[in-house]
Amino acid sequence: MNLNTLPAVAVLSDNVTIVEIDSVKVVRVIHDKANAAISLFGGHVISYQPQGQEDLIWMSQQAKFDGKTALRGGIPICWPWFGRIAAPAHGFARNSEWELVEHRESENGVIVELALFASEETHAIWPFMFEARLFVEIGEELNVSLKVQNIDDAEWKFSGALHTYLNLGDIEQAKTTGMGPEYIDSLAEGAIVQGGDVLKLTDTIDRVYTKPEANIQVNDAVFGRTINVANAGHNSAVLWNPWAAGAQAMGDMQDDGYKTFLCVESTLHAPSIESGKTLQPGESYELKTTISA
Ligand code: TA6
Repeated sequence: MNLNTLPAVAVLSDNVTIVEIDSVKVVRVIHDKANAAISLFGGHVISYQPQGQEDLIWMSQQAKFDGKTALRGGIPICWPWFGRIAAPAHGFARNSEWELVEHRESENGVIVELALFASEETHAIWPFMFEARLFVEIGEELNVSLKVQNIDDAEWKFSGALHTYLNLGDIEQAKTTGMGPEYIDSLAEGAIVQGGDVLKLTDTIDRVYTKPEANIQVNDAVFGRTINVANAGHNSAVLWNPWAAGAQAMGDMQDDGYKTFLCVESTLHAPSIESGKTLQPGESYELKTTISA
């Protein structure tokens, strides 16, 4: 999908317009440094393309922009939990309609701020008051920061992830470094496994790396670039690719879709809701990822 040719339904500034993809409103940024797009449904970055480069973010050609289904690809916001420890999987933030708070020029490019507030719908799933804000800075790097605040009278616990789908030329020709020495293998009933320095992918993978380095690098031989991922506020980095059988089983991913992405996630992992991070009333927490090539 070429986002640049979609007609604007609202013009917010020289750089920022609102466009529509089916029933979803998208904030489109066109800037000298990079173009980007952020869906209000899910608070979901769906494109970040530095000028002269391939997109750094992968989106499924079969993603459903129906305003109900979580978008396949991009940077899903998994919150207030990560994984299938409660329903819906990966929390409700990626299935919720976020508000556009502001957009402004920064030294580095453009900042777009979205927010999600507690509502009747969120209360029915998770009975707490909260404010979640997503700051997306589009420049020579992509900075994504999810800031959550407890505005309830009671403490609450959470986990989460910025579940980035990196866009690759060919996953089998990619090399990943910086994941650290140890991971929990979600495909082997949570076995703790020692990993190597360089990871080459040849099959389905679903791992929680518990001691990642400050910089994770994915070298892409086909696009001739190295993607850098620097996370903050995380306790682990998840690597995921469903491979051929997994892609075929998904209704919103083309069968060969798995060949051109790798999820490298900034994750605050917890095996259960009860073991999540505690936020006291008034406290806030930030989970970040910075992506560049
Ligand atoms: O982050 C990895 C993971 O939790 C996998 O277990 C895998 O199922 C993936 O996320 C995608 O989840 P989704 O709910 O978007 O299909």
